[in-house]
Amino acid sequence: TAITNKLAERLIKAQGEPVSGQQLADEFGVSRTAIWKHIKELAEQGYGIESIKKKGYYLTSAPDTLDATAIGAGLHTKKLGQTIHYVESCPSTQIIAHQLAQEGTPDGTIVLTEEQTAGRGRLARKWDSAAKKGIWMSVVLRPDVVPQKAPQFTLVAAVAVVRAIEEVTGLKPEIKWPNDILIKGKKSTGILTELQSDADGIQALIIGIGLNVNQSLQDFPEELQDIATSLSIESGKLVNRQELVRALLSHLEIYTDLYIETGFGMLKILWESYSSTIGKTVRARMAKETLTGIAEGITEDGVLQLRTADGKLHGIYSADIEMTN
Ligand code: BTX
Repeated sequence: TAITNKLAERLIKAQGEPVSGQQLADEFGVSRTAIWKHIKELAEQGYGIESIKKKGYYLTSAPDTLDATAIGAGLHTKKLGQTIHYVESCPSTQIIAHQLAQEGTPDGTIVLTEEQTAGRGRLARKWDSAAKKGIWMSVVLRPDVVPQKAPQFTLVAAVAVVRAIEEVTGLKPEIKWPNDILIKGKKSTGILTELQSDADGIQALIIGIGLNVNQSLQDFPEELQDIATSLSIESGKLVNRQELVRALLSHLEIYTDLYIETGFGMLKILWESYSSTIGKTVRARMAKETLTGIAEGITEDGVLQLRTADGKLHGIYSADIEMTN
């Protein structure tokens, strides 16, 4: 019920400090017996709740879910995640986000789920999204920018993801142009940016982020086991998904605002500093041709600059990149 959720939020915000039954009863305008019943309900939902005589109830653990109550408590963003749409399972959070965007959901709305049954990548590829093991999230942004500035949001999001992973786990991820976050050469995250636009410009940007968090190798389908990894595999411990979502939202807000307000300059420097591609010889597979050359950098528009052996500089807008050894 609504009160049970509010009570959970109240106890999470108390950060382990006991709050007395009387105080909670006063705050929520119900009896102490009612509070006790809600406490019992939270315990059934998986919250660890203890009580000390005369001091009150305190939280020892919260269930590992990404629902709005769990994420909202302790979230310090202005916009991002102020509206959270959570479902336990869905085909794809992108589909839900597109619908919400069409219905006029506010800037900064996020869609979170525990499991996707038809998670999607670029070019109709599949994104494996095991139940409760990752962050499968779509963010709806309504920036006042021209459509040509949309592709850079993928690069901006990549910087935010890397910063959040660093902050929460201490791992050192790298970005492979344009949208893969690799750890020790294996893919930990994919980012997919989609656009809703009309004659008036961008109506909404839907940024999908799929972040592998607590999978073990066997949780991935066999064909991914050589190329995919999770934060838990790389760090050797389970990672708190709630904390990671909050860190992700904070960084996304900071970097998307920076991009919208000041342009790509600062972000280009940050992006290049995390990139595993720049300065290396790479093979770029495109729809019509494959080019091999040195990746010299990205332009202000996020276009990859590839210099081939004949000395020519090519602007790559969309390709799959392989490192050559
Ligand atoms: P992508 O096209 O760059 O990557 C897809 C490819 O990555 C697949 O063909 C496969 O080889 C590999 N792959 C699939 N699943 C995983 C995985 N879990 N870990 C590592 N590698 C994998 C990247 O597309 C963009 C992915 C965005 C996913 C998010 S999740 C929330 C939102 N909803 C949704 O349906 N998509 C986005």
